Amino acid sequence: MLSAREHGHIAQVWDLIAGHEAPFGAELLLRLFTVYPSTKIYFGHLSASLDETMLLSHGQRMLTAVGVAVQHVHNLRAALSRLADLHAFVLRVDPANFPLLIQCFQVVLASHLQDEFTVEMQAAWDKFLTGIAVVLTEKYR
Ligand code: ZNH
Repeated sequence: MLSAREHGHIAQVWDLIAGHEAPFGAELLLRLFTVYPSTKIYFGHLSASLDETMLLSHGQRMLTAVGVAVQHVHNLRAALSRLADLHAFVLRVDPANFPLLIQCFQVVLASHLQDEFTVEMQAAWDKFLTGIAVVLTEKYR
């Protein structure tokens, strides 16, 4: 699915986030809730007050899962199987929300990396995150 070059872009950018999953994740969620307020309905308790501790802890869990995906780029389906069950059967997040999160993710990366975030890196991240979203939404019925 990802070429060796694309894989390199994913690994390189992930090095920036690794170890800082909580702050990056909190920033991502805050951006998502601000730009797309409709996404807040899934996070009732968490988004009502935008409590920083909750943003950090959920952000950390979310980005830790992305980190697992980085380690298993060629085997996303198996690596994220439990998470796919959770999103499809328990959380029932409308799949239309995933592109919104993916867009916000790229804006977070661009705002930190600035000119270092090349068009090629952005394309690789878009493809990688879309691959995750496909796995997390394919069990819906
Ligand atoms: Zn999600 C949860 C990941 C997307 C919503 N998530 C979750 C978790 C994780 C995740 C890891 C935790 C789990 C446990 O704890 O077990 N997500 C994720 C990822 C992605 C996602 C990786 C992509 C990329 N989500 C999403 C979206 C949404 C969501 C788009 C909407 C909007 N999630 C969610 C919720 C939850 C989760 C609501 C639950 C929270 C709580 O805890 O409460």
